[in-house]
Amino acid sequence: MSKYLPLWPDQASTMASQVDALYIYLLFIAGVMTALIFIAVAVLAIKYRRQPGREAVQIEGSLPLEISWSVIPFFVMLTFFIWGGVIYFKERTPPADSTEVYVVAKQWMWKIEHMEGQREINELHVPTGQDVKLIMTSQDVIHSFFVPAFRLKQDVLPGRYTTLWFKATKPGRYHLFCAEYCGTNHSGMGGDIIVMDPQDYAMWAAGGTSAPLQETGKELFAAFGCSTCHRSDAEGRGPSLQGVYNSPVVLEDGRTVTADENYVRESILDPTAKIVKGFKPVMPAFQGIVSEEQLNALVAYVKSLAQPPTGTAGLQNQPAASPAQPQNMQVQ
Ligand code: HEC
Ligand SMILES: [Cu+2]
Repeated sequence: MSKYLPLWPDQASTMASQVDALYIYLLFIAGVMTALIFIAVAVLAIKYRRQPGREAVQIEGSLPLEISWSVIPFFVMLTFFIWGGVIYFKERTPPADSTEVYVVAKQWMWKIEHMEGQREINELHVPTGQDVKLIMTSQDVIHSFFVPAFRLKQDVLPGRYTTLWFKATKPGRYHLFCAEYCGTNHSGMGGDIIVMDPQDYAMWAAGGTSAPLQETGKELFAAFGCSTCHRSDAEGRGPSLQGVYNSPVVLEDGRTVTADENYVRESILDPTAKIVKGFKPVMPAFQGIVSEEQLNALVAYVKSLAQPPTGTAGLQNQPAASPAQPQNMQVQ
């Protein structure tokens, strides 16, 4: 598409062609509607122009006409909503086998942490054909992660995680923008998504020297004294965190919540916000004590406890054939 239309951004994710198809459909319907109105205005103006001997007749209204020009456009417009809804839910639902990447935004840069331990600034390396889930937060103001070639945009908020997922289809270098005005150097807050063939990516990933994120998390878990209360034998003062991620937690006030990333995050920063049933609110708050990066490592570690104890937790997110993935329609 961008080959023929220089202003049309590259299509480099599985979502891109689907978003474009909807966009073209919107433009097409809007064009047809506009043309119909303008043609009707012109034709009627000519047909009923003033002529000698012609008298005006008052029309008192026509029910069939009014119903049809209300109901037909209604159903036409409804197709925007339905099609848009389908794409929205696809874009908001990361596949279960996604590789996870943590993103911390700050004025004015993007800090990226891979599960395998690589860290980058203003660059994100990903392989083609792999579902990638971004778990994003900001350490200051609201930013927004925008990759036009992927047709993706998601606000990045301080104090909580927002997520995004994509599957890159075409090796190359694609612009990353901050799309939420965030201060003096907002316009410079950009970067590159570097999409590589899986083999090239494996070589790049092997070049990392730092420990896997959940290993770092495990060390912090000991260093911050979490392990004194949270023991795997459930004899500690806090609940065992084994398998807690993604499972339902019953709270002291009777509610049941799912222990997702934001729950784990909040449990660490502000433990009294939600007290686990049967436990006392003795856990100290770590707000202002752990940095966003340390928090990500702790969350990654707690999440890794939910996986079978093979010792490779978190590293199992390797490319897997996923027949459940919808095939993309190509609009090129
Ligand atoms: C003084 C003991 C103590 C320390 C230290 C402690 N916790 Fe806790 N933690 C608790 C208790 C008690 C609860 C349950 C009550 C509540 O929800 O606040 C809890 C709850 C949690 C939960 C929610 C668990 C669930 O089953 O829903 C998480 C996650 C957690 N802690 C993580 C951590 C991390 C990470 C650290 C270290 C940075 C830490 N805790 C340090 C005592 C502690
Ligand atoms: Cu920004």
